[in-house]
Amino acid sequence: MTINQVNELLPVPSGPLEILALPTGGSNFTDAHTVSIYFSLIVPTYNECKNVKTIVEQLSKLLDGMIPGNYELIVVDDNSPDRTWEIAQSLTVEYPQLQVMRREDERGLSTAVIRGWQASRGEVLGVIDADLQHPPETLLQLLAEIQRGADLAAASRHVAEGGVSDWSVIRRFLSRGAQTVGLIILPGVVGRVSDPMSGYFMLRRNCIAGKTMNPAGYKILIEVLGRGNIRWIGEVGYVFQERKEGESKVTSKQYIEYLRHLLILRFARWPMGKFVRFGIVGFSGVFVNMAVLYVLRTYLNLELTRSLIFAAELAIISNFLWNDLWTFGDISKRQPGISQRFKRLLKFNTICLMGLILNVLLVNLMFNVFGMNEYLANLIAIVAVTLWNFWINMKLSWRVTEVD
Ligand SMILES: Nc1nc2c(ncn2[C@@H]2O[C@H](COP(=O)(O)OP(=O)(O)OP(=O)(O)O)[C@@H](O)[C@H]2O)c(=O)[nH]1
Ligand SMILES: [Mg+2]
Repeated sequence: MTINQVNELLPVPSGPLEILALPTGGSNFTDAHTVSIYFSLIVPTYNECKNVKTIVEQLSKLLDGMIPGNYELIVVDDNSPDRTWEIAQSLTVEYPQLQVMRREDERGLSTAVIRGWQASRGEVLGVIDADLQHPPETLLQLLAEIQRGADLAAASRHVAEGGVSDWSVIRRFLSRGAQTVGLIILPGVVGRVSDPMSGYFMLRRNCIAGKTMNPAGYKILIEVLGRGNIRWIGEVGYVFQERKEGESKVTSKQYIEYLRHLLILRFARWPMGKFVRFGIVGFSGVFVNMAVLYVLRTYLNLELTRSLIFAAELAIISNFLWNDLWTFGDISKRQPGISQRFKRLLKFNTICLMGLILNVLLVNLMFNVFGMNEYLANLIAIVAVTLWNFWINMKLSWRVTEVD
């Protein structure tokens, strides 16, 4: 019988949180770590000395039955005071597919998972909690989803057969509240899965290879959905189990971090170049408006209200033309023809008029109800309405209609 040696600790990757693609072609692999395998599962731990043995045992048994020799388990421990990393390392004698990373200079759940993925060599990357709250059996269904063709498979408490076992009303409320806030700030990310707070999922490595991650806080799934290139998502229901050993690391600070994370992602997804151009065009519209008003009043002696309406309308048309040719030129090129352009103009016009009404309402609210200075109120309203105009116009007037 051969006796295995203890595996060396995995070196902690440093530098940007970027997951590299696996090398292609297999001829010159000399280092064992560059030979790819099918599945790498990260088990992040902090003070889980009472759970780590059981979780490693259960996961190994399960995966040995399904993909023997074709997976690795990576425990990423943040130098736990209870020495979880040491216990995990001693387990590598019995479980040679287990590797352990001990981080001393960095902390935090999300970065632990990414550092683990960086050091891994799996084509499919996964994460599971160490505290046995995530039932290991669900892994089989998740892997089946990937094998069916999904890019990402997430375990969910909010689909059929999913749930939470012993959560208090307050915790349920906070969890749903956080999800709702996420849906408002980042609908295109948070709305893609039924349980965006899930910390139990797997995905194809090539969906995030080459992307630099920048997660704040706990919610690694949101980071992956926000930055990755993910089309097909599979969901599998599971019941979040009670924690039997060890302590929760969830604190109220994490709610703030979660909000910060949503805003960082929102900003990263905001098309800054287009927004700046839209702002410049908007600014040019002020001059068009003023010039037309001057001409109508001074040379044509038109009555004030009519002049204002004409001036505003011409400024809107001028803004539309610049935006159509410049700001959203890449999109309009794909929707050629005069009738298409006219449709875009109608939508733009309607949205701008709604923006004008919004502006008046906002200023009235801030000035009359909250007693704010009227110029400051107008300034805030202009900023808010510009954001509104940009976003809604991009989504409706210059929407890319063809499906790729
Ligand atoms: N490496 C590392 N792991 C962490 C850190 N914080 C939490 N973990 C691990 O991440 C997993 C989830 O953390 P928990 O504190 O159980 O969070 P939770 O399951 O959302 O909340 P509870 O229901 O209260 O347990 C567990 O395996 C923890 O040991 C951290 O800062 N670094
Ligand atoms: Mg837990």
